[in-house]
Amino acid sequence: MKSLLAFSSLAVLSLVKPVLSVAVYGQCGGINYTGSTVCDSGSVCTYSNAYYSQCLPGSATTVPTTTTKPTTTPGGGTTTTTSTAPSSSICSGSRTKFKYFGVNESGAEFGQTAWPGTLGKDYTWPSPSSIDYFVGKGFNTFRVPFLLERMNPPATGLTGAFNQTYLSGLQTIVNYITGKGAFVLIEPHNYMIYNNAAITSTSDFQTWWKNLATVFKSNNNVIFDAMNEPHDIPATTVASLMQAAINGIRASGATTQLILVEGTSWQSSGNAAAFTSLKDPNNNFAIEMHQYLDSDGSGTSATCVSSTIGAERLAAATTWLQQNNLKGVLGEIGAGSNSVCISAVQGALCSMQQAGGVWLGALWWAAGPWWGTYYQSIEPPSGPAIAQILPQALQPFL
Ligand SMILES: *[C@@H]1O[C@H](CO)[C@@H](O)[C@H](O)[C@H]1NC(C)=O
Ligand SMILES: *[C@@H]1O[C@H](CO)[C@@H](O)[C@H](O)[C@H]1NC(C)=O
Ligand SMILES: CC(=O)N[C@H]1CO[C@H](CO)[C@@H](O)[C@@H]1O
Repeated sequence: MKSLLAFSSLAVLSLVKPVLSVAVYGQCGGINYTGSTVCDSGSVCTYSNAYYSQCLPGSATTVPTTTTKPTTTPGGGTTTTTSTAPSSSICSGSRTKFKYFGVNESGAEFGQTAWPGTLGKDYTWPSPSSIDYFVGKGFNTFRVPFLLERMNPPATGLTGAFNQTYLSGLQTIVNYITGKGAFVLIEPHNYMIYNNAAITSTSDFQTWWKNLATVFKSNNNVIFDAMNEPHDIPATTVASLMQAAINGIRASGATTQLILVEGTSWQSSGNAAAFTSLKDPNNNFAIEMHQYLDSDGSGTSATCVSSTIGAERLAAATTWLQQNNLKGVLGEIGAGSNSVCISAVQGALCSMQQAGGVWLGALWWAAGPWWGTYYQSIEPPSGPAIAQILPQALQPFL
């Protein structure tokens, strides 16, 4: 959160001169888009989100949310009824299970402008009981956001010493999670902004990651999530900063762990091109993306656009990963607890598992002790997403 607000930069990146028809994979629609909405023959303009539609080969795919199954009637005959798919048949055909599947564990990044803030008042660490709950259900991955200004007080800057109190809070929850055999994504929830200014120095960012990765380099279940949702900086700058993060992490001696990089607006050609040039000496990184299913993709409305919006919004990303031989992780997905949204989440996760293994995992946004009645809260025992989303939309994909 706030997810695809990052797309505001898309408007800058995607100024297209008027053409009669758009080539395959080109943009063909979206807020403030002024170019042609007609795709070259053999491709179809496919809605991805409010900010972006893309010409994709063939015709748009949709994921069935109902299944036809024969039932035996009391009279002995067999009739065919169409019903909502049971868990076992939500997703047909061959699937690749997620290597990483779990939830965001929010809290340490709360109170985003309170530096350093007070533990228990402005921010909190995730609850061990919440970790136990999800591990007990078979989930294996947690994403733990934290705030850079608390880790590195502005007075001494990004390359200065860590605040040992805050760092030790992170270490405690990381050790708890990995002690259960689960994976943990550690994630600066800073949108590539530190102390009210955009992070632009690749050298500082590389040093920062080298310093942090040094702390966790011997824990193989730690996943380094380079930065949450950079926005309003050019794709090439973001890609350079992500490359710096990879270099810093590997230079620390953390050579086995997965690294996740996030783009501003991966769907723009500039960003896609910038990100396909990333290099990891240990060849173990993936592109993290976020997707909400409400009308503006922000995760602030419990109403989903349609029961197929999840698969539709991910289609272009899946194609892009496949074509570029890259892996993806859906670091945030969320929607309301209603039948349209549940189908939409099922469709999204199904399309990911049917994509031949390019999607390594997915994480619900979010668990965490302080969400209260936020409709996407999956904090046990009674977060609003526990009753329906968990059993109907997430557990079938374990
Ligand atoms: C669309 O254009 C208007 C007017 O220039 C601007 O205020 C708005 O922020 C733009 N929206 C996006 C998503 O770029
Ligand atoms: C370090 O973090 C602790 C806990 O949040 C806080 O009480 C303390 O003031 C911080 N120190 C600095 C220098 O920011
Ligand atoms: C809608 C909502 O609750 N958004 C919150 C998501 O989490 C960030 C911090 O992680 C908050 O700043 C947002 O308000």
